[in-house]
Amino acid sequence: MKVLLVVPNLPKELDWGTTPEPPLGVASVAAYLEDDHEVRILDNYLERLPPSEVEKQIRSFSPDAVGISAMTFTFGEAQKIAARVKGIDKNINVFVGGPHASLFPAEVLKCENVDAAVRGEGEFTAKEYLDCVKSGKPLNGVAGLAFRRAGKVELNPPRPVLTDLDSLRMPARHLLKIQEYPEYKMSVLLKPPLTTMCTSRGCPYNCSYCSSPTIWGRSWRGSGGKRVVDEMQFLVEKYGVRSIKFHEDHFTLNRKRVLEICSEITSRGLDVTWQCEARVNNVDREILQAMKKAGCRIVWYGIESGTQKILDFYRKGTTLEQIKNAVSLTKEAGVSPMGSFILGAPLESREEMEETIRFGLGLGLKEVYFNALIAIPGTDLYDYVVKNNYLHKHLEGGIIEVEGKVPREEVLMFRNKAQKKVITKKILENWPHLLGYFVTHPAALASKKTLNTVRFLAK
Ligand code: B12
Ligand code: SF4
Repeated sequence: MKVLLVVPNLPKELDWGTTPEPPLGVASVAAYLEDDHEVRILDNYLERLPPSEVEKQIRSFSPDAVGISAMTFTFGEAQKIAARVKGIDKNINVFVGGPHASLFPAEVLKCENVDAAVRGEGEFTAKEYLDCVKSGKPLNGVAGLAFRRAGKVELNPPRPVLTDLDSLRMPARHLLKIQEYPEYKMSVLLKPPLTTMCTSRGCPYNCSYCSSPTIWGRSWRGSGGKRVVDEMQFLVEKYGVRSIKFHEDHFTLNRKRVLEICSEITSRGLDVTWQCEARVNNVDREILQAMKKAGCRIVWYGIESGTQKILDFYRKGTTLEQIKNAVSLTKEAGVSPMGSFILGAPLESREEMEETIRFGLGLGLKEVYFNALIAIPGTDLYDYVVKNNYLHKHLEGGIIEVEGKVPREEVLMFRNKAQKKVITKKILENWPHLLGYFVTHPAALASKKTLNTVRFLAK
């Protein structure tokens, strides 16, 4: 069969200006579908094609099945694509996977243009599903699948999570336009060309605002050092990449694995720089120093707040002491710590927001991001916000802009003021480097990112 996998674009109101990155989930599913099918991927978050152009591409490939990746944020767009597909030919099979299908399979199937929803990890569920579609076998044996039978939604039992990530194939990156992603061409913090990897899944923590554990399960599992570094080496040799961004919730959860990865990189003499994300309670001096030696240049921490009361409200499971300690050990190892914060928890006062901003700016982080709180359906925070009516505005997919004690507009003012301080400080600290960069990359002056920054500072 011919199978097209699509990543939808984001509606404008939900686009935070995130830089598109290779959709590894879809590419990982494709790596298995390719055995039996002719597969193509359309990443419309990268391509930003208008709906008529998406339809043109579907018509020209003429697929038998279209798989759409949906986050809660993009489910509206996913439905529009499904409608276009069925408008072309009702017999084209439409199946949806990704975070939203994992969280709300029954809701996804309320859309009459969707034939099936894949819950959780998609590699084997999608493969078995398409085998059934091809051969006409019944769908009730496919673990992890939700489908409609005689107008009723059937939820098959969940598929057990994949535990042996070493045997998982590499994502089918040859189906993506790897070289077209912005950071491949022009990455500022790490050396370009840069691309991404994901080497672990699952999260044992329980932060109230986060939907990740519901999507991925609570048991963490990761690939071993050899498998991780084989993929890094492949990316260096095949695509000439010089930097890698590890995009996963817990790169450092298992310290033995981190040390294994680092010693594998150093013993192979692999010349790459990289960054990862970690929790402040999952790093220590030894692993940070090994990471630095193995090319790690940046660690992102989801810090969230500068007050213990709000950290506890989010059930973050961290303390202010752990935050300060992790940031200081990271700097001591010669790695740049970066951190993100959330402002506007329902019971957060103006003084507490100011404290978070003061704390965040005072930590000496290389980059700091302040976000205003939103609540995503399927999280405990969402239920709490709905129950207590801390609602400012409903966005697409039922996502809620939260408004608590302090009006949302004021939270945004706090956020913008803090972010302007961060940007101004960065420009002042880095102006010789920035000047040099713009001289050698004049096109960057007219890039969307630069223009947006100038507009933001001028406001
Ligand atoms: C890397 C990443 C990105 C990258 C790449 C996105 C992409 N399209 O893959 C970038 C930076 C571009 C990005 C952007 C956004 N992201 Co993001 N992102 C992540 C992150 C950190 C890892 C995702 C990943 O690569 N995982 C590894 C792969 C293997 O897993 P996967 O993508 O989930 O795919 C598996 C299954 O979901 C399923 N699957 C996925 N797609 C499909 C499709 C089909 C047809 C099938 C059958 C199966 C299937 O099978 C895959 C293999 O098992 C997750 C956090 C997390 N831990 O998941 C957040 C996360 C997915 N992102 C999130 C959000 C909110 C966004 C944005 C909406 C933010 C914004 N407003 O800008 C945008 C949306 C952009 C878009 N149109 O895709 C949320 C989604 C929450 C939700 N309930 O919807 C998450 C869960 C973060 C969080 N904790 O809240 N993101
Ligand atoms: S924020 Fe991070 S640690 Fe907390 S539940 Fe989500 S993935 Fe896990």
